[in-house]
Amino acid sequence: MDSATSETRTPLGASADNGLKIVVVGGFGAGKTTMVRSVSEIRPLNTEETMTQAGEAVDDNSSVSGKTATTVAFDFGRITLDARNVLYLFGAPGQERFWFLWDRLFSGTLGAVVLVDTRRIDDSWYAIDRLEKHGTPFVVACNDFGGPPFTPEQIREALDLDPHVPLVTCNARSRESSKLVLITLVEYVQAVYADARAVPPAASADAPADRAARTTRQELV
Ligand SMILES: Nc1nc2c(ncn2[C@@H]2O[C@H](COP(=O)(O)OP(=O)(O)OP(=O)(O)O)[C@@H](O)[C@H]2O)c(=O)[nH]1
Ligand SMILES: [Mg+2]
Repeated sequence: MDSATSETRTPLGASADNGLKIVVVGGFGAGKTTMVRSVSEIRPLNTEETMTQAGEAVDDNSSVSGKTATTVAFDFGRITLDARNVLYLFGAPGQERFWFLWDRLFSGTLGAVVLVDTRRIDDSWYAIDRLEKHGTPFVVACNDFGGPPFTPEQIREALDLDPHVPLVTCNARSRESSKLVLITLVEYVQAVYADARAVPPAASADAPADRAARTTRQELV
């Protein structure tokens, strides 16, 4: 997270009257649509289209065999976390040819979830890079695809994550698990925005990431 962008942030409001816009990003097939579907309390909007042979030349489906549909615009859902936090969730399209939509999706976004499939960690670099450049606070959630049992340190190193960025595990198909990821994000975002002096969170003994991880008890083991 670059401190230059955090200096321009204004504090979050005391109520959720305005709602909080959250994006779910990550590599192709990382489970973004699944997560929005799992947690949404309204019928989610999905813009999935069947993957056809026509796209074989431009889409790399080799690592997600069996996937038959892909998001071509965005997913939308809503979840009320508590009396103060209503989240409007936007799931980004994962395929490279739709990445041009991300900048529009990031507009007005308070925070992001980066979903990671640990079998394809490098697919997440692009999302993290874009969020860092945009100055959007984010958490990283490793979706449970039964990938290799990497340690948190290994994943942080592979993603070159700043130490204060929360790293959790999740099952995007589970509402409760996905909700915990969002709670982690909201707590982290609140801590980042509450830091009026824009001191890098890593400098604090009780960094936002630590507080968030304690609350959700979802630390990687
Ligand atoms: N095993 C396992 N499979 C999952 C999980 N989450 C999603 N899936 C499956 O992974 C596939 C891809 O999920 P999607 O939600 O479509 O992924 P996406 O990131 O939205 O994909 P794109 O929009 O095409 O980038 C689907 O078949 C899901 O059922 C999970 O936590 N565990
Ligand atoms: Mg999708």
